[in-house]
Amino acid sequence: MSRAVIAFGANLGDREATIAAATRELADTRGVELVAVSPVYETPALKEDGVDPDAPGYLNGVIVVETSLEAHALLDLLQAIEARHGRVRAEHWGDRTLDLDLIDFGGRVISDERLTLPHPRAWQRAFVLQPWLDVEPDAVLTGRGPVAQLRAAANDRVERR
Ligand code: A4P
Ligand code: MG
Repeated sequence: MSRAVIAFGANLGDREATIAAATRELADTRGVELVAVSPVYETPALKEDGVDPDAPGYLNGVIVVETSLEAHALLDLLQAIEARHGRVRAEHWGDRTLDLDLIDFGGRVISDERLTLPHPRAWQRAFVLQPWLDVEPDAVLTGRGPVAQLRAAANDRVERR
C-alpha cells in the first residue's frame, strides 16, 4: 500500500457538487481507501502571468488516500474521473470543471512523459499546501522539506470556505 496526496481544483460549474462526487468516486474505487479529506478553500485563479481577477475563482483542497494501485494507475483513475466530470483540455492552465493532480505518492520521485512526482509546482502553492497541512501537520514534500515551512513561504491567497 502507498499513501498518496491528491489535490483537487474546480472553477467552473457546480464546484462543490463536482468535488463531492469525485471524492465519492475515489472512495468507491477498489484498491483506494480515503484517509482524509481537507477543508475546502476559495482561491483566485492563477494563470501563467499571475492571478487573473476576471477568471472564476477556484475551490481547492486535498484528499489523502491509501492505495494498492501503482502511481500511473492512480493517474489513469484521476484522469478518468476528471473526464467524467466534463473536463475539457483546451487552454494550458485554463478554467476547468475538475482538476485532480497527484502531489505525492509515497515520497516517490518520478519523471516520465505522463507523470512528474512530486508535483513540480505544489511546493509554492498555498492552495495545495494549506489544505495538506490541515490534514497532515507533519507532512514533508520530497526534495522540498516540511509542508509547514513551504506553506509559510507561499504567498497566494487562500480563504477557508
Ligand atoms: N502530469 C504530470 N505529472 C502529473 C501529476 N503529478 N499529477 C501530466 C497530474 N498530472 C500530471 O495536466 C497535464 C498533464 O500533466 C497530464 O496529461 C498528466 O499526464 P492537465 O491536468 O491536463 O493540465 P493542467 O492541470 O492545466 O496542467 P498543469 O500544468 O498540471 O497545471 P497545474 O500546474 O496543475 O495548474 N489556480 C487556482 N487558484 N487553483 C488551481 O487549482 N490550477 C491550475 C493548473 C492553474 N491555476 C490554478 C489552479
Ligand atoms: Mg492537472
